[in-house]
Amino acid sequence: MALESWPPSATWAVVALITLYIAARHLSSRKQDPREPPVVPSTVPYIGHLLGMALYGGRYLKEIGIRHRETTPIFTLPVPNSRIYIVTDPSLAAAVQRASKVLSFTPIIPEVTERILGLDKATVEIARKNLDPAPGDEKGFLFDIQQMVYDWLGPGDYLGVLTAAAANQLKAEVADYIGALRTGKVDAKSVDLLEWVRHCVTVATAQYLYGPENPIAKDPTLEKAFWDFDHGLGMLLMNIVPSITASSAYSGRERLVAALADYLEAGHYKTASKIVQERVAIALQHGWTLRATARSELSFLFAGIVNLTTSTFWILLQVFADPELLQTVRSEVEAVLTTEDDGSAQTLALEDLKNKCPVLHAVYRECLRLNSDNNSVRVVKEDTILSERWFLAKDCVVQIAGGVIHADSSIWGSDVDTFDPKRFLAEVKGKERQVHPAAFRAFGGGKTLCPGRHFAMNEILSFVALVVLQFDITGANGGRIEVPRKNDAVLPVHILEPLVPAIVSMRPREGWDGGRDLRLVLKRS
Ligand code: HEM
Ligand SMILES: *[C@@H]1O[C@H](CO)[C@@H](O)[C@H](O)[C@H]1NC(C)=O
Ligand SMILES: CC(=O)N[C@H]1CO[C@H](CO)[C@@H](O)[C@@H]1O
Repeated sequence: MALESWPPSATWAVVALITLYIAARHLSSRKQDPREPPVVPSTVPYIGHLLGMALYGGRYLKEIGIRHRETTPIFTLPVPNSRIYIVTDPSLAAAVQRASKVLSFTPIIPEVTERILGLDKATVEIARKNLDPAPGDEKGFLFDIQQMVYDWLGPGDYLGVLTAAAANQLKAEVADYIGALRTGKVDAKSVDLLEWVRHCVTVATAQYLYGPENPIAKDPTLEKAFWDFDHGLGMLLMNIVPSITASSAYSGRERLVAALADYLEAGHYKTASKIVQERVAIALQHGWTLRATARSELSFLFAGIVNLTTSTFWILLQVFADPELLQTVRSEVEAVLTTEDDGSAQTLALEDLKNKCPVLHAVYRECLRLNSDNNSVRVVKEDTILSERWFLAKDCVVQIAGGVIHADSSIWGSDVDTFDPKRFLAEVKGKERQVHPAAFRAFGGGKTLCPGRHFAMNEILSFVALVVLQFDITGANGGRIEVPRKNDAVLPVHILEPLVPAIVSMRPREGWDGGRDLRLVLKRS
């Protein structure tokens, strides 16, 4: 009997594959420890979850999370040689944040920055040193710089100084644009609102952080280079021959780095903001070259621009899309506007925007809730039992699923998917059930809480106030504004962008006296 006649080889292959599949699925979904969180197997064994994330972006994890959050506050995704533990419950998220000694973000920083910023090996070696120093240990570069940035951007005098600088820079951008509209230099019947906000924020941020000699002021084509870099971040992170697979992000980054390096070497940082001067001083103390420091400064410029831009965009769009909301927000802002005795100027105190404009504030929070899907990531440094119950294995990864928590109807109510700033107003008045403090995740939490959060809020509220006071914005051709859906099929590295551009028409606001100066101050005197 010829061997190949029976059983037919095709059938054999199928049987072998199915057996292998079942075995692999079984093996890969086995718990390593009985206390390990429930395992969610993938359809394709081993690589299925990675494949899902690569194909469907953040939406993949988010959908799995939403499916399982009612049965378990944490679950395990098996991936090749490792596990990803996904936390979908705010109080367990808070437990992860508290366990910062064993569940730490810092081990990831050097590798992530090496990939995203293209740091050379020698600099990465410096960055790896003394990441989590014990008291009395020598402090590493990352430790020193984080400590300084958290300090300086925390509540205090410097926060006020930087806020005023940023707000006045944005005011100048807005004034330029209104000037161009009035003289007919630009026609604003169909403006891509996100592009417009991007331009204002990019130019203003480069200016208030890096001073008049900043590279973007010297070479405006670097503005596009910046956004090319931003949009290729996911591919740069994968790091597979980035000069080819992420070519425009790569060349955008390298152009910016070269310009920043020239700026630093020319000593222009001495005319920069105090916080940038201090960052450069710390890098030099730790033996960084100025050319390597340019890469670290690109990351700071990035942190100051990207999320601020996209959140401001959503806030403006939502406010102008709803005439009633627009009216409420305008009257809140106008109520804190004071006119000088001689009528020559009006003054807006930035502190009042924060404390006396509850609806504006609620819109800000709601836009961040709806559009931040990013996860907080931690590495398990040793085998750990979390909350006396869940076993987490060494070298695996824990992610707090921000997108899942922000879309949890048991936290936010049954209308969780719709834009409704009132849910935050109710919270202020104490009417609604209290939301767990770790449930609002736009700024991360625990050790990776954004150091720029106070500053970002100040800057966003002042930018929105400037636009609301001085512009009328409608849909293209004067129609209603349609709010596009967010694009959640990408790996979320920042606040999500719209799926399609929001095209609007912008005019100087009718009835607003543009002849008077609008002064921005911190506090009312
Ligand atoms: C709406 C605006 C913003 C949001 C939603 C936001 C959110 C975040 C989050 C979630 C992180 C933690 C990242 C992680 O876990 O890896 C972070 C880090 C950071 N943010 Fe923000 N951010 C915003 C604006 C800003 C601004 C305006 C600045 C200021 C200049 C800033 C400075 C930073 C810095 C320096 C870090 C890195 C901290 C570190 O070294 O660990 N952010 N931001
Ligand atoms: C931007 O915001 C997202 C979502 O909240 C966050 O995960 C990310 O780390 C932030 N990025 C920066 C550079 O601040
Ligand atoms: C899960 C995920 O996409 N996390 C990302 C959140 O954002 C930071 C950068 O801001 C990335 O490094 C993470 O990978």
